[in-house]
Amino acid sequence: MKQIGRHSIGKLSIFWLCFSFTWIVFSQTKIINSGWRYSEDKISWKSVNLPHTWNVLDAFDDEPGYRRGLGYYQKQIFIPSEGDSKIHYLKFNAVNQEAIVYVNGNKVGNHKGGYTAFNFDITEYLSFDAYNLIEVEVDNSHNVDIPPLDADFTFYGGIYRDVELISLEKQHFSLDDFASDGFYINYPEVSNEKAKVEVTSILNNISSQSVNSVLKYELFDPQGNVLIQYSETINFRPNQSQELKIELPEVKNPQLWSPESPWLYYLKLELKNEDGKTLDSKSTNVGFRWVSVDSDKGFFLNGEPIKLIGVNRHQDYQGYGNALPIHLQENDIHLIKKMGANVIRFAHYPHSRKLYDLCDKLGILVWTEIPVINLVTDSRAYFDTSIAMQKEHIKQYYNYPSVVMFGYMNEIFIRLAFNRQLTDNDKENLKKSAVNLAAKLEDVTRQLAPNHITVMACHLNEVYNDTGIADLPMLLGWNLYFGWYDKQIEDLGPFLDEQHQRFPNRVMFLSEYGPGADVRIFTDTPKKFDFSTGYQAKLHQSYYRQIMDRPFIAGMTAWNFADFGSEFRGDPIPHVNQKGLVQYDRTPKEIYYWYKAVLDDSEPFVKVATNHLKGLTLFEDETYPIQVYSNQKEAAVFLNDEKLKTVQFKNGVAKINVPFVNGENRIKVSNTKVSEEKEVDVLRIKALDFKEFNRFGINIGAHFYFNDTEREITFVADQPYKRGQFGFINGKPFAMTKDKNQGIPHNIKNSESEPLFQTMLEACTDYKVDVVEGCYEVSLFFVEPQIRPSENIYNLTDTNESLTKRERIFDIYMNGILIEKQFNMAKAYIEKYGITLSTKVEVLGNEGLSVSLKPIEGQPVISGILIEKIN
Ligand code: GCB
Repeated sequence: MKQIGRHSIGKLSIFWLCFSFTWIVFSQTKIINSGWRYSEDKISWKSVNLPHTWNVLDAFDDEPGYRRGLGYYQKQIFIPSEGDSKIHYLKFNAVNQEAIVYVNGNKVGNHKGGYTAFNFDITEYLSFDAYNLIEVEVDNSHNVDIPPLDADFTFYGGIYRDVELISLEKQHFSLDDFASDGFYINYPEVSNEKAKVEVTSILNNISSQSVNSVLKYELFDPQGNVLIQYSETINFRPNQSQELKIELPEVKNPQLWSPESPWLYYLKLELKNEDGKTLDSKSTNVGFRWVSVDSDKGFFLNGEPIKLIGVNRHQDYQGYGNALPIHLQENDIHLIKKMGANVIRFAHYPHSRKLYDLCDKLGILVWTEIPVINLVTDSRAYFDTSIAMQKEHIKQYYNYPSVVMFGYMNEIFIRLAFNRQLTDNDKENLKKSAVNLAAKLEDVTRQLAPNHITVMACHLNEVYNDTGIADLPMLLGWNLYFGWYDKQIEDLGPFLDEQHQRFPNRVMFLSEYGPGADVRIFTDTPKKFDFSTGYQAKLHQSYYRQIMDRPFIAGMTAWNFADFGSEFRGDPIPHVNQKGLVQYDRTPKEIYYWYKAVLDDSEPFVKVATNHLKGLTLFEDETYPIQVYSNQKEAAVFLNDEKLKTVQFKNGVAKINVPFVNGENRIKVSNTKVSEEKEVDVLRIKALDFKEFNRFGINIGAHFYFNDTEREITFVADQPYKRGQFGFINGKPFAMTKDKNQGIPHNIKNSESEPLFQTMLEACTDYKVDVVEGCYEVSLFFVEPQIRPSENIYNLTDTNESLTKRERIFDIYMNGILIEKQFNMAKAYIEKYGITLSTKVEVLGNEGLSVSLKPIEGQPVISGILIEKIN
């Protein structure tokens, strides 16, 4: 920030504080998050603080599903006797997803929709100088009238944002306009030379008297100096609500708001009575900026083209679900800014308003949307809820200068495309109702937010073009997963070119893209859908180039900033969507640093991307490729103080094959401006002699290493048998689909080592590991990959078909000794159970260890092997 002017109070933080102080004196807002009671049956109660959700554990356990139903909250609040001259509101900043609120046993209202704020005037139900009972009945059951009906994220139930008790004087800014702040800022004119601010206020007089008041406007410049002061007299009639629109005197040579210099002005509004006493007060950030879009040149901010590059974000965090403290959420926004992003898509619903305020301050453009996603219900009630939700959304988030895009739909035809049970007629009807609702939401959005860009996101399907829905928004977002769910990474660009040619007037944006990645999985041969960090790097790096090469694409937002809860998913961490650039606990994955290298040029930066190489095991003279990320042109790479080479960075990355030595390795990358050093522990093996190690594990059927934190060992990638090493004699990797390399996309019960179990060899009858003579404890890992309905193996009287069904039966031998006869996972274990069979084996001479799986019925499968030297 520039120097603070003569009239300013001091540092900006002090400046804000003083405002909140005056504000508290007159209309009072109390955050009432502590001391609630919560119950699921109204019999047993426990005390909780807000934010709270009841799904923080069950959305991540081995049982399918999570509790979607009712939760009850209670709290006592004391209202002093002075309160009887005031108007009291209860404001809920978000409750998922339906709430009914009672005060002292009286129903005061209900609200549908889990992501926007709502409030109720509770004055008439209160007792003064007494405790008052607030009760909230919350329901997160599936409800056909409330979006989202279906989506790839967990719908945690509960009161998960702040609850406020707001006590107002009888004359105040309205809280009744869809729970907005009761005033809206517009910019009738903004340029480098001048800017105008127009303020529309909705003011209430809740008294039976005519009253004269004054509304005072004060605009402060970014340095905290008062720039404009203006007052308007208001003659309230009894019980009147009135709208007052004022254009403030123009600001000369405004400092424009942008990601590089997010200059924020500040507007304070004070409603005063005739004696000058403040009755109510509001404030907002003011940012002078204007935006436009162009189908050939993309996005423009303040008349200049800007390529928007950033992330999507979900409000979800390991160990908290959606009920996460605000400081963790704000930390996300700081991390996103530090990465160099200039845009956030708050997906798929409005997030906490405090984050939008932070985007104003940090200079991050915002796409915000409501959760009309995957599917619509063709009913009046669903349409009404969606439209009301969009009104709340726009009115509550309107004043943030960072908000430039308002959206209302995501992949609305995805269920339609994948539901084979629907008749053609059903499909046509569903298409019509989605288009119909989209047209209504587009209208509402343009009407309420005429200076914003309207947006929608669609998935890879012609239906969006065919139905014309893609032509409704001002900017069309494509969620494209080439190289993950669809086709190959390089297919992105040609697809966009073809769309651009066919629809030359359409403005396009890549609203989602990205592969899943688990930091425990690494490989030097990354493949589609293997969840390796290497594949994540490959896809993001290529997508970035393909988008940068196409000026007609307005921008791109990676899916997703962080891993997030999605209960039904079977990613390597089940119940979590692992497409994050950072992990669920916000530890950055290496790709985060690559983005920083290409996006942030604020200071010299270099990162050696070797965090994931835990337990790297190499045979003989193998080298291993690593990546280094930097915003520099070139740097020298050293291994254990010896220079390997000088590398040039292209697209932010340099790739080096490193001849790691056995044990500790130091890699240093440096130039005159910046330097980084990393340690990598490597096990270099000549023979399986267990001299420098005593455990050896193989991730059978997988081309990747898996660092297993449960067993504290890294399982090496599988290979065809190599003499003196290990490998399969026959068999092939089991895959649910041809080009996906995860094996089975399912939660493995009884284990946290999904990447060990999910991948496996099928039809492998012989496997060899050339260990030297000795005694070993050998564990074999298995799971039945075929997906069938759950069955209760203890229900012996039930002879239904599923119980007798078996996918495969085989005998297991180790060095010729029978270990397990008639191994039948379908019969003996529950569905998708991670099975470990351990046994002691004595290996003689140079016979090595051999595992034989002799099929009796079907084809045998095996997921892994762990060999531990005894003594
Ligand atoms: C999408 C959805 C998003 C999902 C994502 C995924 O296209 O919009 O909600 O989470 O794909 O990971 O599959």
